Amino acid sequence: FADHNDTGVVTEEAKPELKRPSMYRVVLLNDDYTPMDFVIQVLMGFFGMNQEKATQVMLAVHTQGKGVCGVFTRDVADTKAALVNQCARENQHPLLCDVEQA
Ligand code: NFA
Repeated sequence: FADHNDTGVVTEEAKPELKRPSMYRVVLLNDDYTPMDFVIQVLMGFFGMNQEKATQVMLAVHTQGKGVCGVFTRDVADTKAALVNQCARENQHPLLCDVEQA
């Protein structure tokens, strides 16, 4: 940017970074085997939900096939989905977590 303050001196400034980051939905997919209580614990533990909210989201996934756990920047969404999938695998549940652009 050149000479905004009329000093006659043209100074170089860093361009301000104004773009908002793209946002991504972390979604949980229904399956026939993962216990409802495990899903509730996942939603409370990885997404900061209280028991009532976690139960609502779990039931939405159960009845509608999938549901949104939260909306995050790319790195946070990818990390949360990977942590949920790892936790499900470690506990031998088929629960799947996915990321989609919001
Ligand atoms: N459908 C699973 C059951 O009946 C519960 C579940 C809910 C699984 C949400 C995955 C996600 N035990």
